[in-house]
Amino acid sequence: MKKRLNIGLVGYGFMGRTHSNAFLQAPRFFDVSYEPVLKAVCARNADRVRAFAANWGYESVETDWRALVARKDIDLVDIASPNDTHAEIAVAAARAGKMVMCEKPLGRNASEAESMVAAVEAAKVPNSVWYNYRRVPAVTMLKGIVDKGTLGRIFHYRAQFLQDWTISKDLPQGGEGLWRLDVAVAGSGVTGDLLAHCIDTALWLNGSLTSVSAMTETFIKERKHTLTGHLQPVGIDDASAFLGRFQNGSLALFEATRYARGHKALYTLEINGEHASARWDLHDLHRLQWFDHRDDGPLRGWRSVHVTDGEHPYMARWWVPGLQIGYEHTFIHQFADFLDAAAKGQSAQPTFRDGLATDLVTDAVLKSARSGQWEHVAITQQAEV
Ligand code: SOE
Repeated sequence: MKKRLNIGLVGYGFMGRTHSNAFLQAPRFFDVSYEPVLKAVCARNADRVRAFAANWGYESVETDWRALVARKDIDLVDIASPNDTHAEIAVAAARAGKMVMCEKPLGRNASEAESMVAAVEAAKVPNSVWYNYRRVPAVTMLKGIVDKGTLGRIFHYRAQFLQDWTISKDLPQGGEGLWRLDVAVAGSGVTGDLLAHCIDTALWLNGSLTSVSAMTETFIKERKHTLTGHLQPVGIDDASAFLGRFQNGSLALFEATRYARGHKALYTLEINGEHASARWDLHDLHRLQWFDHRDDGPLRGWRSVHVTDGEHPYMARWWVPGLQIGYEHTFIHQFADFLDAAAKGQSAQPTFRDGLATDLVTDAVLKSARSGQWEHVAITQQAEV
């Protein structure tokens, strides 16, 4: 019989649902090393947390995260609450000896993230940050190809994450569902929310970024605050873009915005090497576009690889070749990997230290946007997993 792993989830929003689904599905499709148990869910609204618990099958509820962290019957604390709560909960959970998983971004800034890394590393508890797009099979496959050196010397890496949901000036800021627009809660706007995904994947695929030159814009300067009812200045960045340099000599071009009318969640990335290029698009997530200059003859051109075969990462666990999976599976894959790593006393990538590396880049991006200068990115040590 497998050892039980009792999970305590904090937060029941969009991410509370993606994580809960992963907890339930991972052991059904992957031969994981633990039996996950949905032990408790915690949120401030007692009625709604009870309804969430009933829907997903949590055994109990808490309305104060401190009570959850103090419970002896919780092994893993999973943080899916707004960004301003991440550091305090993670540090307390690690000190209580719990394994910790945390939604992205790790901290509202690198200094919060540093305190979280220090806590999990001092307590030696398995940890991971939910940068889920690493575990889209096409992206995971690209990592293997890049690591083999198939592309040759890398010249360019570019990424975009485009949305359009905050264009209306009548949208308020703050409160449930809209805390991403409140700088005190979110830490930043699209830089920490969307650009952070692009940066995490890039650091994983193409190594460290060393310097950035950025610009940000806040198109709507004042919005009513849901909690106070008053018109208040908007402190987040609505759009963020940067040029950068990677340690391997390649050039970076990144953009994120919530003002690209028509785009709902268009995350695209492209990497250009001496021999080959690859391109991936979240709206067509099961495909990897590939061009190899070494292909011979007049049929040389872009290939569109349908990443759904048994030999592709994670896919042997799903349906039959040719049938697709989607967004929610990336969380299932991450949780399955986490359970296997945790059973060996290890962390699953991206670890908290990897999450800190992304926060160091987003801090440099915001600093550069303020200063109008190129800024160096502080380097964190490689994660120990
Ligand atoms: C914002 O709209 C958001 O939900 C992000 O917070 C997620 O991280 C991203 O994956 C989708 O968009």
